[in-house]
Amino acid sequence: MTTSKHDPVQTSSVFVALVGRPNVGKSSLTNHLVGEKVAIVTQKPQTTRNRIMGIVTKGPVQYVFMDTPGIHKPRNKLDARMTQTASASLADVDVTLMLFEPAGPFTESELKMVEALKKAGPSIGIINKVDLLTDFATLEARKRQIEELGVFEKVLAISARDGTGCEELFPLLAAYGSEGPHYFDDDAYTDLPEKELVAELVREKALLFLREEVPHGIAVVVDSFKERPDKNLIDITVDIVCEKKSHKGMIIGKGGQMLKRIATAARLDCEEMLGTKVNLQCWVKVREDWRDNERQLDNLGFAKP
Ligand SMILES: Nc1nc2c(ncn2[C@@H]2O[C@H](COP(=O)(O)OP(=O)(O)OP(=O)(O)O)[C@@H](O)[C@H]2O)c(=O)[nH]1
Ligand SMILES: [Mg+2]
Repeated sequence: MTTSKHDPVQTSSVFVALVGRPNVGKSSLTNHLVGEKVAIVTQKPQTTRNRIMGIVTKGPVQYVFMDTPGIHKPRNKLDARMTQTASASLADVDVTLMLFEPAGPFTESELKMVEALKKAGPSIGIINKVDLLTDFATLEARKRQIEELGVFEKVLAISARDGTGCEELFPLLAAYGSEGPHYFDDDAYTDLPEKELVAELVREKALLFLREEVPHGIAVVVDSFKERPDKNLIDITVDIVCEKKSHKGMIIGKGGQMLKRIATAARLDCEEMLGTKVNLQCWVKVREDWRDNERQLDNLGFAKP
């Protein structure tokens, strides 16, 4: 077949999974690469619960990043679904980035993931948070340790926080793509509907402000989302679901202070994301031990193993 100068540029797509232990920086890296906040980030492990796509199109190449829940030993049915979600992602992508902390021993779950990668497609080892390292020798030793796992085509060092080494990932990843039309609009940045993004932002604030075991037992669902076009305003009602009556009191706080703090911070983020004024109402509901209840997990929209 001959091509003329009028032929469109050949487009391609590359699907990339980001996996790794909780808190290693998968969502931070996804956001950095996409240039938008598609996934919430907190200093607490097990922030991400579902697979979230971050999409970025650079010229002819569309990159689809799949941020996944951190892999850890399941302690309840929700954990089991989260771990499954991460493992299942390996099958759907062209290449996997497995993120590692810059120091410390590998966890049992990390080593299991490495075994799973041996049976999956190509993968690249990523040492994240190199901004925390001060000497080159430590980094080199870490690189060797990860290379010795014997599965990664390359091992690279980055910082999702300050951007070190991140831009360089694009040409590297493009090489794993395949030619064809883009799967998403070129200006799309996530597959997550606005409603879900709102729910995640509320959960992020709950994770940030609440202490101990309470925040991990929280799920957020948007109950209603109505635009008032004439007023440039969106009315949103969300339910903050918790698993114990005693937690409800802590989420509401003295005189409603805590709930107000969560709602105000979430509203500001929602307004920035949606580009309109938002009227956000938050209600707290108890669903006893929902994290261990398959039906509740289905109702709350968690992917089934
Ligand atoms: N110093 C430093 N901190 C980072 C870096 N990347 C992420 N962090 C921090 O690490 C914490 C966890 O980041 P996340 O992006 O939420 O981690 P995650 O892997 O998505 O975590 P889960 O969703 O719980 O599995 C946050 O406090 C981030 O600010 C980095 O490059 N350097
Ligand atoms: Mg995450």
